[in-house]
Amino acid sequence: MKEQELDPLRKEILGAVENAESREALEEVRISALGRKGRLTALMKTLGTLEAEARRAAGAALNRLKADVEAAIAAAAERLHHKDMEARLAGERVDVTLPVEVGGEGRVHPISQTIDELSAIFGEMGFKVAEGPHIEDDFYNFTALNIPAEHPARQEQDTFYLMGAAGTRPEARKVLRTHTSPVQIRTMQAQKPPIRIIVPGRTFRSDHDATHSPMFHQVEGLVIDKHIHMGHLKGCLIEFCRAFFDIDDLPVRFRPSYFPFTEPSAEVDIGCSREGGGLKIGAGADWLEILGSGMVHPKVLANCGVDPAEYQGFAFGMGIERIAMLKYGIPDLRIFYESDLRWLRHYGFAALDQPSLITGAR
Ligand code: 2NL
Repeated sequence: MKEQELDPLRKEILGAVENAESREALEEVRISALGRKGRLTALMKTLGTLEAEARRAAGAALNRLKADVEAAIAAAAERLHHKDMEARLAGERVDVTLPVEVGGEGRVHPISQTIDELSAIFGEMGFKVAEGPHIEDDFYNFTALNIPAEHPARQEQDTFYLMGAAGTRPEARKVLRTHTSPVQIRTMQAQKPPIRIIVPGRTFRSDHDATHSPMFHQVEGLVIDKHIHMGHLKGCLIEFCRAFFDIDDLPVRFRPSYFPFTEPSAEVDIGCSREGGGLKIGAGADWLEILGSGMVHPKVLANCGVDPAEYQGFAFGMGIERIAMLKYGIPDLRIFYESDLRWLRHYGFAALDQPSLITGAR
């Protein structure tokens, strides 16, 4: 069997591969050529009847053809996959500019709802909402915040680092921000005090289990002005906790703590009761930690070009999933990002139901 004798078969099979208009049709072509009863397979089986020399030449020719057919099928599969994808994308196109259908099926995700609610509460206190990039420099995410080089948060296990070009210095690699603080750093650099902002948004840590997601949401707040002191911090956060949970006499407790970026630092607990197994927020014998806070460290102010002799301020941070779960009785963190419609219909909020200052939509 000479190479040329295979030419008509080669033409025929490659032509059929080229003409296959669906993945099913391509699979049929593959089976008819390379399947157990395929035409190439049948020719392969005849090799045994040939003389050694002829067998070697024919075997090599058949193997070349087989490899070419396989490569053509792989390329065609890729082409058809793209075609399917294009068709799907065209079919599933949604017009995000269409007006919301009042009373329709759509729901506001609890994370969006919670961000709307806390923005309304802090907005009433004079805070503006600030946003910034998810991909950050080491300086904005760590160095400016007085987080030392040996801090565990800087380690590979805890933080997502982006690949740099070969030979990129570790401190020159970009990171997915591990908190929203970089936005406060950028704000302090860009504008003169007084500053009163909250920064809700996505944050990222290399952590995944029942209670941790590699992507989660935080809100941080920052107030910088002349003569800001711990009393402002306490008043602001007590007010927030009571407004957010809609309990006027909610007990709020401040516990000494430590963060590299604040001094002094305090963790904030709210009263709760765990009687009878369930958790009930409000007066009770127990405490539940819900946020961290402190007076902005003078080094952090100086790192941002703010003179600590002239200005002071406080900052705080909390997890949005956590306070949403507490307020709305959502038991499991893992379902938050699964886009499960049954979950959304249960825990989601009606569109256009504006969050009020006190409780948000109900
Ligand atoms: C927590 C604690 C906190 C901050 C965040 C902050 C930001 C700047 C300067 C100083 Cl730019 N501090 N943020 C301060 C104290 C606590 O978060 O437990 N978050 C979930």
